[in-house]
Amino acid sequence: MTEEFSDIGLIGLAVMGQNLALNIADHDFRISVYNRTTSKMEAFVAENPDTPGGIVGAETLELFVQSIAAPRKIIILVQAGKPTDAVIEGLIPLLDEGDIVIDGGNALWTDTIRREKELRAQGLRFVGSGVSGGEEGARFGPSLMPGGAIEAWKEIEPIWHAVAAKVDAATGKQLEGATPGNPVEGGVSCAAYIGPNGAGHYVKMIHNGIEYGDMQMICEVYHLMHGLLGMEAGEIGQIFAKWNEGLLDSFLIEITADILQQTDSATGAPFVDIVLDAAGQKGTGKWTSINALDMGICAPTIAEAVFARCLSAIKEERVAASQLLAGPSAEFSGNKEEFIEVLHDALYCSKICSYAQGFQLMREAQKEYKWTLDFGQIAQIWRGGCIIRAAFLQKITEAYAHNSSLANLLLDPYFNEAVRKAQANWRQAVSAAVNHGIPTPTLSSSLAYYDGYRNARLPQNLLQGQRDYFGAHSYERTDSPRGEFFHLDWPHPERPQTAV
Ligand code: NBP
Repeated sequence: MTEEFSDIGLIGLAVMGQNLALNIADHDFRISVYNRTTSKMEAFVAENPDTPGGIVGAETLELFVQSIAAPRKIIILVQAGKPTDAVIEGLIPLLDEGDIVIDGGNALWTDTIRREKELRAQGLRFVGSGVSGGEEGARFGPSLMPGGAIEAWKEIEPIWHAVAAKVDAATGKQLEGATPGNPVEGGVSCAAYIGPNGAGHYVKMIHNGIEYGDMQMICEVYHLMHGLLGMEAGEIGQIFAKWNEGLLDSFLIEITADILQQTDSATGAPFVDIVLDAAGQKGTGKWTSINALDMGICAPTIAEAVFARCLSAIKEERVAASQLLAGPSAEFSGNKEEFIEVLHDALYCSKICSYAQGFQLMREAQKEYKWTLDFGQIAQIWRGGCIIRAAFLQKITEAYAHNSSLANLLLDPYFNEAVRKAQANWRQAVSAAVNHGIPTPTLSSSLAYYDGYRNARLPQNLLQGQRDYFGAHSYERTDSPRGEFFHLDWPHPERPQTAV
């Protein structure tokens, strides 16, 4: 009797797994759950006896697999890397041809490509689905980025659309208000098929890289407001709350406003003032930056955001260096209100550059892996559920709707005009930071990216000369076709002569 079988199964009942399982059950799907440590599964099932779809706990993998309707759909939400491989290995002998294994963890996309190939060879289907939005997203609507065989996507599509975040079709704003047992109805789902094999996890990684950039540039603006303008956390929080009503309207600006206005219950001090300035990271920003270097694509904003976390982490070394290394004083003499506007524009322009870099990475990756990515659609499914959700993404969707082969977001008329208008302020913010010794690696590197991209001639003519001089690496000439290389017979460096 088919009604005794579950519609889907889920392995891994930590934060993400529990919340996604509840979300799926809220949408009337019956779900089987399994966890390596059985007691966690038992507690979870006992705590959630009355979901609309029903949650069925299984003590063994065998019972778990047997409880799911064919073709089986099994989500894995365990720690990425070896644990995911271990779970897949345990599952394979228990599955039947055509069953679908879905990795919802933060897998490295090359692992997903490997796993998809291995499972396909055994008659199984594998989907690597990015899941963004953390605990809250998983519970009430994440942004979902599935990659794999299109036929596998067709099987899971109804569940993915049901559980994903929903946005208003006209405004692109996320529909809020879901509560346990009462998901939001209507709206456009933030789930879409991304492409074959590792495409979904690749796009999720870029999402995280962009998230790193967004977070760091917000922190730099906070640093300038606090360190240069002398503003206290609460007052800065109010500015962010105001900014959240305009162009910068986004989840990260919204939570920044909340965090800055939070007080520490133990001391009564602003919460951020008692938090140690040493950042952690889990690796997706690093993966994005390594991939940018591997593909030779310029993504300095994301890389600088990773480096900023690295520098923050060596707290004790910085404290010692602060006693020894000199710099300018951070004394501000201008108009505070005007400078806050300057910072707003610097943040907006840097954000545009950071997203431009993320989309350039995806453009290059699709060539490398023979994917056909729909950039407008990717921006669309990031409008709700995920950490980088923002009103701004609607403009990116529109930019790709106008021109699907746009080379760089900066070339879209809307973004071109936005940066044209705001760049004087952007430059002023970066100058002030430099002059007063406040580090702004993402604001500054975004500006350098913009200036580099808009310069028809860069000084790499000299660099090519240097490479040819010491390594005979050859150079192209401005008066010859691209791809034609020349070498000058330089004098031996140890026997200086006049160059010919
Ligand atoms: P964790 O990444 O902390 O993983 C814990 C889960 O993995 C537990 O269920 C644990 O079982 C299981 N597990 C481990 Br560890 N090794 C295992 C093994 N060898 N065999 C079977 N199970 C094993 O959980 P999470 O924070 O919920 O994240 C799940 C996935 O979602 C990760 O890939 C993560 O990167 C991704 N993700 C997380 C977030 C977030 O905000 N946390 C957001 C987006 C994506 P046990 O109970 O028996 O130890």
